[in-house]
Amino acid sequence: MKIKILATGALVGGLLTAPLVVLMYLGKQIAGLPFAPFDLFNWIALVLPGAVITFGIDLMIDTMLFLGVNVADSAKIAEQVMAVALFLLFGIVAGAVFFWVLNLRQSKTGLLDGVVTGMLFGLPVVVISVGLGDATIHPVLSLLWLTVLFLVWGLVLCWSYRRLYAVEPDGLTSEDEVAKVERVDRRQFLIVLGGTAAAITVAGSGLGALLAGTERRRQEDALGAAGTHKSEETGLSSFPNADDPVVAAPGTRPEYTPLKDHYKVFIELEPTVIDSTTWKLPVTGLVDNPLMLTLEDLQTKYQPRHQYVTLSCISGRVGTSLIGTTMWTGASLQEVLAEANVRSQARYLNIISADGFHESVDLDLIASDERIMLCYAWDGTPLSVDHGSPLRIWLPDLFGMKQPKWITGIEVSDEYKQGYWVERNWDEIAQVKTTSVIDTVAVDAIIENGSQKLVPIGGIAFSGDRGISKVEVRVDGGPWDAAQLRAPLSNTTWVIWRYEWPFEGGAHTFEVRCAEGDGTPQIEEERASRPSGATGIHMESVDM
Ligand SMILES: Nc1nc2c(c(=O)[nH]1)N[C@H]1C(S)=C(S)[C@@H](COP(=O)(O)O)O[C@H]1N2
Ligand SMILES: [Mo]
Repeated sequence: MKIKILATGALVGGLLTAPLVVLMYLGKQIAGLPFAPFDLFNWIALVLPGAVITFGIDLMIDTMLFLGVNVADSAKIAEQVMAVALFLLFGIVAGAVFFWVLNLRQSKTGLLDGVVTGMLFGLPVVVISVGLGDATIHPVLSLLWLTVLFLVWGLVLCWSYRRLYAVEPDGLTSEDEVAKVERVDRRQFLIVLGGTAAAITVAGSGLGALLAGTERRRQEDALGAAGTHKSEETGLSSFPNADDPVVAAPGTRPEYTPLKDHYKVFIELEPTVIDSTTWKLPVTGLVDNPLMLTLEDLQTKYQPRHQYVTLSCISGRVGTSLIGTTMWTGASLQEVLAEANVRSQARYLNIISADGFHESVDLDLIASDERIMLCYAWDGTPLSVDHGSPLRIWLPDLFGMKQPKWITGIEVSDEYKQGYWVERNWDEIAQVKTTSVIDTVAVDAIIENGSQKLVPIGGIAFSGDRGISKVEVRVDGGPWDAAQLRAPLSNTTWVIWRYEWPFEGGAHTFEVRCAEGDGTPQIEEERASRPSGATGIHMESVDM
């Protein structure tokens, strides 16, 4: 009997939580109300110890690689699915627990039980969601909305319990008859409850998906529209290496990454939305002249700097798609700090982001490198929400994990504070690890050269701002042979390389390695991405 009540409670909890999730999703799409499953998941990720987080991410990525899923495209979706599943699980467990407690008490359940039940389940969720979430609507409205939803959840749960276990059928004499009528009645009730829950869930998710799709198209259109005039404004249409005779082998990734294809990495389940018209950047702490800069200040008070930049993520494996190249525009941090008048005892900048991300930057590093900038534009257009609107920092030669997006504050300090990922056991410096990658063995694009057939092979090599002096290819473990190098877009981008290989049928293995500007070879030893970035030789096997 006890087990049965627990199981029924779990079932009803699940049946009620599914439409609850969908209603929150609709509230988010329609009015920017909070979506508690994501807020809860973000909060858990923020407070869990670093080791648990990295273990979880590794497990997820390994699973995706095993299943052959594109990690860059699908990792966020997988996390979002986990967040919703976790919330459903909470609802199922809560349903079981409440049924069990109601059954223990034996007394009649009333309205108050529903209210208490709803609040017990909802209160922690509401506190986290309204307190930490980034809903775009006023917190009081968020509070009201979630309170109502969870109250209804609790009331319907208790009402269901009453309906299932506390109704006494009259007019029946034998106990057997009573038991039988109750059984049939329970089954019917659960069917109706399940049907209603399913109907709300299906209709609500359909509508929500429709609204989300419309919003995505609107954003893409905005991006596309902005993207069309950027080339005229910034002269991007002619790349500095346009005349280079070395051209990429067919199938090599684009040298300049289309903005919509640039990889995205962020700690929360969704990118952080900041209203850039009201946003201001406080520069505070150990300065004689604290600043409060608007976006327009940053764009107009300092000479804009443009730089072609390749950005990459430390967590990628050798050959990762978590790397991209575009043009960054911003204000030199040296100039901004000169205006703030940094005091002599200051040592670090502690940079704070809207999503809870943070990093420290050594002031000596900034003093030694005028290229370091606060960026407000990518590809000649204002930073998109995904990529850190309205402001992010650029630190040449470092992995993305050191470079906060969605910056909301800069504090000048004499105290070092570990960055978000450093706290979670990643490298403190996080200098880009020199790497080379085979993108294509273009068997379909064979070049006939007299009697010889040449297969174009190509890809990228990247070493932060240290340059690439040499890329070499070897086939089937033979001798290393130099590839041709295309002039890069800048000395802070990847280099496109090309190699022409005399065709031979059969199965072959191609490997690539490179050396930095000063001749330092890339590390050939295979190492995992944590803690300092993956190393090793990239290879491609092709049967032709
Ligand atoms: N505020 C904030 N900044 C952040 C992150 C983040 O999660 N939050 N992720 C970092 C990491 S790990 C990387 S690789 C880059 C990715 O930048 P992109 O998404 O524009 O490619 O942003 C960095 N800056
Ligand atoms: Mo990253």
